[in-house]
Amino acid sequence: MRGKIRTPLVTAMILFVTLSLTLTTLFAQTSPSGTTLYVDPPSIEDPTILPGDSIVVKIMIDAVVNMKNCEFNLTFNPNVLSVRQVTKQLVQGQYPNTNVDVDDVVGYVWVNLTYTNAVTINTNTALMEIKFFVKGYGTSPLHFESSAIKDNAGTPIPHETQDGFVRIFVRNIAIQDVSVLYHETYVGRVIPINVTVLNDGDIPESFSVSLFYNSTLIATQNVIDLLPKENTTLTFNWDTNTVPPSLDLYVIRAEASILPNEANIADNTLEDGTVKLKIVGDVNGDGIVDIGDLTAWDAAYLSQPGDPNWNEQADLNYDGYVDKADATIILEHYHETL
Ligand SMILES: [Ca+2]
Ligand SMILES: [Ca+2]
Ligand SMILES: [Ca+2]
Repeated sequence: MRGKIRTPLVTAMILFVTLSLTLTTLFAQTSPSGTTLYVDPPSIEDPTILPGDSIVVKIMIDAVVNMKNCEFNLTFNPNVLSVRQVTKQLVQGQYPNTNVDVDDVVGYVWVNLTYTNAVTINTNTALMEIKFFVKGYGTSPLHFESSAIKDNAGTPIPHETQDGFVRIFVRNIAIQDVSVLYHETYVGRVIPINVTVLNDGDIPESFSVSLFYNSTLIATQNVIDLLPKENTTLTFNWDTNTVPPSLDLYVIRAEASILPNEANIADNTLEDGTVKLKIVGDVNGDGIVDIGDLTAWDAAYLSQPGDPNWNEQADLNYDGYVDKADATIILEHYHETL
């Protein structure tokens, strides 16, 4: 008997609990799980976007109940961006009454939207569109410095914010250094020339480097995927066999190819270093092989690098020693002139 009495009670309790859970679930489903005010797209990092271009972001809301008013202050880096246009968006057939304040010096755009009829939104919806002018290179947050959403009664609606981010990439390579191993030597010698190039930009770069004496191309080399802020040194071996000797100095110049949308092209060229290319045997470099060169050879006779009388121009066979073998070369070219 007692069991039969308790059964309806237990059943009622189970029903109550089940109903409560169902109501709770229903309530949770009909009320937004959270309101978020966010920037769309969340980040703009496109190497093809340059100073002078424009970018557009939308201020979005994902879900909100009974929103009468929405106000936010979005800050940005004024060195990178300025506001070009702020456009209100149609929400459920209504354009809000809109107040906008822009300060491109401090870097903010303040917006206040009031809807005639409070809106309930269940899907990602654009409230505003902001067009920025890209002023310079670098990064800029699109940061919700403050925000407030209110319902019909003026009660604040809790919400989160999600900032945006903009990066304007610098693309720039530079010739840092041109280093010529021999500044004065004889025609026919191979002259090593080191060229150091720097990737002074934000993304890996591939490019070519050409080396010239005066306006004549010596050679071109390729650099592949040089990482940002790294440099590399290319060695060119200038074979001077077919280069005319001259009393005038040859000017060595390196040129890096120009990248698409490169930030600075002035530093892609560097003239640095000269070479005096002499006829063989012209130790003193006056354009004629004669007694003056034998005299210069004699002064350096039996010397080695480091000796007080060492003269590398008297070492015509480049063996690090001035001896009769070098004089033989002078005599082979005796009386030759430029
Ligand atoms: Ca450059
Ligand atoms: Ca001479
Ligand atoms: Ca020698």
